[in-house]
Amino acid sequence: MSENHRDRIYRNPEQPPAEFVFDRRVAQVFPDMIQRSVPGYATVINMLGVLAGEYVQPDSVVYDLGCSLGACALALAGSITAPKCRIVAVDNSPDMIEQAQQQPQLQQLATPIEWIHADIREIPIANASMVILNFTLQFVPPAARLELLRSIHQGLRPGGLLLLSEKISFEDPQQERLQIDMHHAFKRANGYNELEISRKRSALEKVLIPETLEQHCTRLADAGFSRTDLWFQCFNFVSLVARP
Ligand code: GEK
Repeated sequence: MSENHRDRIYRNPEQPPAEFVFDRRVAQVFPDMIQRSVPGYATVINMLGVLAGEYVQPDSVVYDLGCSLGACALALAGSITAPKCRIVAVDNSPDMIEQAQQQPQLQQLATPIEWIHADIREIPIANASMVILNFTLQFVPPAARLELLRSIHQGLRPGGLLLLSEKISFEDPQQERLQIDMHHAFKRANGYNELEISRKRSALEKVLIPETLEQHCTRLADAGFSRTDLWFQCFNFVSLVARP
């Protein structure tokens, strides 16, 4: 990894914005940042192919909502075997969408990716067999989350799947403390220092709003999903699959 792509945003003396934003500086170091900050991220991405093999239907659309540089879209494009599918990858950060489209891996994909710069709340979901919200819903204002999930539910075909990965909180303070401590230890082990960890935490405070697993499951049911299963957890990071 070149030094230009190493996440030093909260180590540099030059001050980043007080509130975390997905700007050019973040887009440039994003793969390094997310790998070193989100426990289990690589596992979730690697397992997408298995889910795609089971759930992506011929002649359907797969949505990667809050795609960043399109790690999910790219993993899916390499593993979808169903014919006549397309992938729609959406992000409201112009820097993310711009850099996503410059990646060399985009040549010769079996399933094409359409990149859209937009708010995921404005995107109509239709004819979907798989929808991915990989660590994105946590950045959507809580009051807007139910409506977004309803629109995903109504756009999913029978037999389709929503994959929802999130950082979660815990009602029990001891459990919450334990999981936060484990997450911070994970970040330290990945080379972040105490100052970087605490500065990033403050910057994310009003931007990334985690909820409990129960809140997520209840809201998914309210949005119309018939069942939700937890398939992955590492500390306070989980991934769920919800069926329409
Ligand atoms: C991955 N899924 O690599 N509309 C569109 N995009 C949004 C919105 C919104 N309302 N809110 C946030 N975003 C990716 C990782 S990162 C997670 C997702 C993280 C976008 C935001 O611009 C950013 O690119 C992404 O959601 C969240 O699997 O950084 O922890």
